[in-house]
Amino acid sequence: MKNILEASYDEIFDVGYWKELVPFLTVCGEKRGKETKRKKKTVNRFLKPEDLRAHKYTECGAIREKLVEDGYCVISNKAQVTELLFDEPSGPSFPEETARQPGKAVSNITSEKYFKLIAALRKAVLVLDQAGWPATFLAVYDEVWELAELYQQFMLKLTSNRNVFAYDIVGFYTKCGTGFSPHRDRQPEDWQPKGHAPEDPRTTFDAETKLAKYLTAWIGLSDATPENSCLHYVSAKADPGYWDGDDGECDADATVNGKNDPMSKVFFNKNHSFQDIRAAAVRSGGFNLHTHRVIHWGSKGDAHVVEKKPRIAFSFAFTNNTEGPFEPANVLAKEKMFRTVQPPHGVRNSSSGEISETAFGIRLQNLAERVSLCAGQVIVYSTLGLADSPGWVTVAGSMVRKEHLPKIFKMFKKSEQTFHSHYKKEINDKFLLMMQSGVSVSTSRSLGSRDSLDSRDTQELAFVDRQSDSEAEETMLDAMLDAERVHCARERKSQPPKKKMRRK
Ligand SMILES: O=C(O)CCC(=O)C(=O)O
Repeated sequence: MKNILEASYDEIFDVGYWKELVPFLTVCGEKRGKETKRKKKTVNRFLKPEDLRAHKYTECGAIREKLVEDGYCVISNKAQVTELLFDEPSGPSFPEETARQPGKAVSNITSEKYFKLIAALRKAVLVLDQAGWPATFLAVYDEVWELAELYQQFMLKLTSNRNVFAYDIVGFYTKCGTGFSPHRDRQPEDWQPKGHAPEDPRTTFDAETKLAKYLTAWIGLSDATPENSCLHYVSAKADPGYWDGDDGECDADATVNGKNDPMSKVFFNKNHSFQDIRAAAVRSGGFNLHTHRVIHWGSKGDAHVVEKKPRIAFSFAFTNNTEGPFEPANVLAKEKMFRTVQPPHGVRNSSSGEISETAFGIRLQNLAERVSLCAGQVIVYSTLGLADSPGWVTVAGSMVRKEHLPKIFKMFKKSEQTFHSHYKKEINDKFLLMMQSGVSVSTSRSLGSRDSLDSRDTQELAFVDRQSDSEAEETMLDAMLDAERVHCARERKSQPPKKKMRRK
């Protein structure tokens, strides 16, 4: 089987290649060897208006409370997962208020199927990695979209139909044993170009539900423990920058190289809030929810454990654009993909009174769109390589290096018409940046202070430049010129001047 470096574009955009690679999963309704006889399954499943219950925000009470207070929530074991995601009794594991909601779950996945799905996806990441494919490419397969739909149902319930799938997906395979370094998922420089002008983080929470406008569901495809690396969170209660932002005045000892350092603000003050760090271990199939403001990271596991039981995870982000754009979904709504319905009586969803279109039929229809999305995501996270090499390896997998980004960029370009302009711009900008790297940068996932926390040589691991052959160089040049053209065209359309960040 050809790996990511050997496969041609024709092969990469051929369903047969992916079916052959992971025969136990399905690609766009097809399993290996069955494509000719079998009628294609309808892969796009719309919710019917009658399926959608009026989700009041008293539902999932304890989880909401935890997310509002701390900025994260850990659903660590099978009983909790079963109780929250499925309408199946599993014994009391949550306080009364979060207990099962009446009514049938909209998704047709049972908890038994869910845990089988998780196991299959874990296995598939290992197969993909052997062929050099980053774990994010799991989203080529239908099973990931089934999972996304299930989590979408849950998010609708949790957020009273406000946070919908944003097509911001990431696969993590912590082969080297270390996840992402400490960061917040979103800073003003991330949300301002996407349509939300205020810098104040408080405005990035829903006025009524108080829930974040960007929520991530991070799902353990394997057990994630302190031994093999798991997420760690700093409670919002101990983190002044969570609500106030990371600029503004602070003590001299909370700065690094003259810049505010959010981690120092948390730990080097009179509270020394080290005990507010929570190790968010989950069993496979368990999940964490977190907001875009919570400081979190993937810890460093024990090398001996990691070798035998590496940590594998997959995340989906859900955004709330009901009070005005905050972060529109990466994928454009298309009539054939989405539809808009009136919300059930009593549910306030948006100023227009309609539920966001992306709440329905969230599966990407065809392989080219799926490959493009996965490739786009790898480019988005490639800037990690400038400040967080182990984090980048977790996303990139075992073969992808900087010199392969042009090939991945070209995969993204194949279906770029599927994507929102803010997403295309982000990818073009990041790709250009990476091609010109050497330049130091703070990425959207950075706290802007990561270098001070992690002084590892950023050239190690994934970013060792290799001698490119002439074909690779040519592809790189083509792709760069292409990106530059898009970039210039966009600049010419003249965007409103970007507000300068205050830094004292
Ligand atoms: O898995 C990891 O190491 C990092 C995950 C993360 O930062 C996220 O999902 O926001």
